[in-house]
Amino acid sequence: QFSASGVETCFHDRHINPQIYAGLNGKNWSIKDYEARGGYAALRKILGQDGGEGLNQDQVIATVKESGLRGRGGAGFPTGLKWSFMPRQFPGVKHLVCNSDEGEPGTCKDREILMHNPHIVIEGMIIAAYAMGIPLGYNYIHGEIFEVYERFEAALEEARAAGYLGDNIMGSSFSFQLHAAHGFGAYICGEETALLESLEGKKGQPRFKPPFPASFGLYGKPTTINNTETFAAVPWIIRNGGQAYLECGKPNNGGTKIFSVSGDVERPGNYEIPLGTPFAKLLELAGGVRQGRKLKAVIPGGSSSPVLPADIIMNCTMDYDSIAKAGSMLGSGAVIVMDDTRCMVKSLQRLSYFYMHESCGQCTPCREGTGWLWRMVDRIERGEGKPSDLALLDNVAENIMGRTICALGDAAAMPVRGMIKHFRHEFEHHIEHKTCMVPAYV
Ligand code: L3W
Ligand code: SF4
Repeated sequence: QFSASGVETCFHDRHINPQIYAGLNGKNWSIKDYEARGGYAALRKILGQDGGEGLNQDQVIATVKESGLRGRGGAGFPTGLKWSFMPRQFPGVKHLVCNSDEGEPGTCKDREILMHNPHIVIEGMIIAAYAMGIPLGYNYIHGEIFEVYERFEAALEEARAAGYLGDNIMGSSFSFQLHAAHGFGAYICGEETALLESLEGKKGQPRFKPPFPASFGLYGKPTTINNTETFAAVPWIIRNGGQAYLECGKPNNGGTKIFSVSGDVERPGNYEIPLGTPFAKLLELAGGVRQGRKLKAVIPGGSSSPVLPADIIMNCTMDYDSIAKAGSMLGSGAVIVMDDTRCMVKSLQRLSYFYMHESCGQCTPCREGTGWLWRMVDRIERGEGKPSDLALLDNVAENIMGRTICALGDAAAMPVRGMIKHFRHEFEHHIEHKTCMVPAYV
């Protein structure tokens, strides 16, 4: 079975290929085990230490472009293109940053990669640094997951001792220093420019873009930031070629993606599947809807992506284009499954509270608007809504979108519009009858 990120080694019975985990004795994260399954071979390949000619910077970037790899953190931006933005000659230190500040509700993939396969991220970062001529990198790890930080630190020590990190890597002229940074636990620190501020020791608040980090990043220097899962895909791409990775998915949606399936399924967990796999197949892998109940709706890409009703999602394939065509986003791949006992008003009340709580407060539409959204949904849920509230909710959401510094504003507004678009009748029922129409919640 194909797995670019190597996560099949850690996902126990929940992965599509459980057998690979079985022989690994639970110690599969160490450098010895990683090397035994082909780890660091991609690094040897680019440095010409596998008997081949090696790959130069342009060839590595061209291979990543050919693979069709798109950012796995939420935006799906083409990775090879992002790498090509990095200025080659720069009179100062350029930086490479891994965004492991996983905080999107429903998303739990990056911590699993780091916990069970940290060297694949390290190798991916070393290759990226080589391709862009970057001497210094950081992995910013979410502040609330201490054991993941400690595991990554241990893996870094192993990689340094083995000569894969540091000065003159494997006897070559290429040097790269990589450090782990422990985040501060705020959701907004996962936004790339807030992350940079936080890494600099400041309050984690997003910066205006442009300038993008590629020109003004960490300490004002050119910086490339990719998600953990994105880096984890790179070694496989270098070993097997860009075309091979592309063909694992579908055009414009190359390779595999890890989906964190949660909610009303029999076997919640992380599943790595080729992009373009039908949603129905993913649901089947997760054991189907719990207790054989009826599927009601799915949030397909983390809480920031609009909800899709069952009849729409069942006709989708799990890739950027199909989910976008259906009116939502693949996002970070957090698939939240809701069965017919779920009240959409209650669900939105919880989501809206989250965004209000996590707004950094810099811009008025987000700081004030997220509070307005939550208060309105909350009063509808409590049976105190007014008939005019639905139009007002839509109006507030519309006035947040596109008027804020970072994507959190949109992320708070989009789920509101999605819920009302597809489940308006439930909101109207709450307002008119002052109670829920879903029996389990009455
Ligand atoms: C140079 C240009 N660089 C774009 C770079 C940019 C960034 C990447 C994508 O939001 C989404 C958001 C959440 N020159 C460039 C350029 N770039 N144009 O490309 O940029 P952008 O602005 O499209 O996205 P973003 O601000 O990174 C990310 C959504 O993801 N999301 C949240 C995920 C949360 C996690 C987590 O917890 N781990 O990933 C989920 O759906 O709403 O829409 O690097 O610099 N001209
Ligand atoms: Fe902060 Fe919200 Fe503005 Fe983002 S949109 S900068 S989270 S106030």
